[in-house]
Amino acid sequence: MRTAFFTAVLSLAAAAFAQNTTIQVQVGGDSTTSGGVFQFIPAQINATVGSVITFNFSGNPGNHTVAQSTAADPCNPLSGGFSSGFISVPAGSTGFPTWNLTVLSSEPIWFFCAQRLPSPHCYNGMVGGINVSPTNFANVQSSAKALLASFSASSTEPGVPTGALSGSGAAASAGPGPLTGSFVGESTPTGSLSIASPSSSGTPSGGSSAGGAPSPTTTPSAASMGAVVSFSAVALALLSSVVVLM
Ligand SMILES: *[C@@H]1O[C@H](CO)[C@@H](O)[C@H](O)[C@H]1NC(C)=O
Ligand SMILES: *[C@@H]1O[C@H](CO)[C@@H](O)[C@H](O)[C@H]1NC(C)=O
Ligand SMILES: *[C@@H]1O[C@H](CO)[C@@H](O)[C@H](O)[C@H]1NC(C)=O
Ligand SMILES: *[C@@H]1O[C@H](CO)[C@@H](O)[C@H](O)[C@H]1NC(C)=O
Ligand SMILES: *[C@@H]1O[C@H](CO)[C@@H](O)[C@H](O)[C@H]1NC(C)=O
Ligand SMILES: [Cu+2]
Repeated sequence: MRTAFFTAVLSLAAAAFAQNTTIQVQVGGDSTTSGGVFQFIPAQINATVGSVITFNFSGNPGNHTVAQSTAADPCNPLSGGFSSGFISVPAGSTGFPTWNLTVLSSEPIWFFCAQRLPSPHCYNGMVGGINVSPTNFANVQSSAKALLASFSASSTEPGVPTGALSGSGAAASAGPGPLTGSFVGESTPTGSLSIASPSSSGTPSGGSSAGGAPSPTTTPSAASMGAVVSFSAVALALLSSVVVLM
């Protein structure tokens, strides 16, 4: 009787917890990471509607994106999909930028890294899937990797994603941050988005508008001006790390 009661309480607690979880995903590895630099860790995530995925740009050094794609075209941005933009993290950084994406649908959601340097990350396997089957993930990742053989520097793919808070089945209320000091963003989404409380039915209740990101008028902040000033130093540091990566 008692045991049954506690079991019931425990499973209720577990169900309540499962409704709103925060899941950490590391964006990019470093030289000591098993599996290398070009990966999301974990790359496969099961997340209930309402869960928040905290993408942590802790790959160090790194310059990666989290951009929505599709299973059929895993290394190109989905039109109307979400994208963090390129987040550059110089070697030796601490306190990494993050990006919080809320899951609004239980449908499979695919994402990739659009960085082409020193070799297209996606073609090296840097793809991720939310609520995807392990078999589909393996197939999609190997189809992405198969593209490496035919890549040339003049290729227009992987395409450059436009920064967007809103995607298909997932959305972020703000862009990645902090983008201060030595952290530099490129093609990052701006402004803010109010995300309607997702229903637990799995129906997207927001973030699926084809238009994507809102387009607020913003003036460069002191922080982003500072980022521009420190850009050459960062570029130099990055250049030396790119040489190491190659
Ligand atoms: C996600 O759920 C599916 C279906 O239950 C399961 O096959 C898969 O292993 C799960 N993936 C992860 C990363 O837990
Ligand atoms: C991101 O990852 C780093 C390194 O693992 C960790 O120190 C940091 O706390 C993480 N950030 C967040 C917001 O969890
Ligand atoms: C990060 O990568 C993007 C795309 O390759 C590039 O445009 C941007 O300049 C890079 N950022 C830095 C700080 O090098
Ligand atoms: C993401 O959420 C974590 C809390 O889980 C918070 O510490 C972090 O500042 C958030 N990141 C951004 C860019 O809002
Ligand atoms: C769970 O997430 C939903 C949707 O984001 C939110 O409305 C609700 O307040 C959250 N509940 C808790 C206990 O955090
Ligand atoms: Cu990458």
